[in-house]
Amino acid sequence: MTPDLFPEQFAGLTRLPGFAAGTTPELWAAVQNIAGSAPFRQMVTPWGKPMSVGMTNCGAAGWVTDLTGYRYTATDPETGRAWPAMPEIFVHLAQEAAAQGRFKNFTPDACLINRYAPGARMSLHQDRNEQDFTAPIVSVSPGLSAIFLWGGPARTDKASRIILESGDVLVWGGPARLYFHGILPLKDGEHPLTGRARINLTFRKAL
Ligand code: MD6
Ligand code: FE
Repeated sequence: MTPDLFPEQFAGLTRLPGFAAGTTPELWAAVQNIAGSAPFRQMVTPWGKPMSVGMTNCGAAGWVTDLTGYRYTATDPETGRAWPAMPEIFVHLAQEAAAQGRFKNFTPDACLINRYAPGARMSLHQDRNEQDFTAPIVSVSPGLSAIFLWGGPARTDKASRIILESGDVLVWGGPARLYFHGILPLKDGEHPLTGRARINLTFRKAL
């Protein structure tokens, strides 16, 4: 992949517009394969509210939420089986993107896969259930575009809006690792690859 795809950086966030655009069909096929053994489900928050986003995972660890809290698990609580292995193309993409964001030697062990139907949203949150905050997070979003909210270290910090389109990649770490962020309710639409859905893959080093 070429190093000059207009990277933009601010406060620990690197945007790589279109970085994965050529790979989205393979990513989508892999997501469907994973969802065949670990189906998307609407997990419940610790406050008892079902999330609007459907979630599944691949890799050694998967992020889950239920009434007891947020955590990483080695097995899928729905099936009792290990999460599906992380496909090689996922690992490769995450490593290449991390290097573009100046994070060398990033090896993800967890990939959270989010599926947004029209109207689904992700309220402002921090990603803080991982062991190692020195590792970045790499995020890739095939399918319908969405508006990403990029806040600051406090929940009340004013958030800016970033449009994320299919194949765009974010690399995020360093001083911004614990910044608040979210996704506005997904606008309805039809995407040639994913239909009425946006997929988001976030690669982390959780263990
Ligand atoms: C999403 N993403 O894009 C939600 N978190 O659907 C996240 O919550 C996220 O994209 C940490 C790093 C990158 C992300
Ligand atoms: Fe997040």
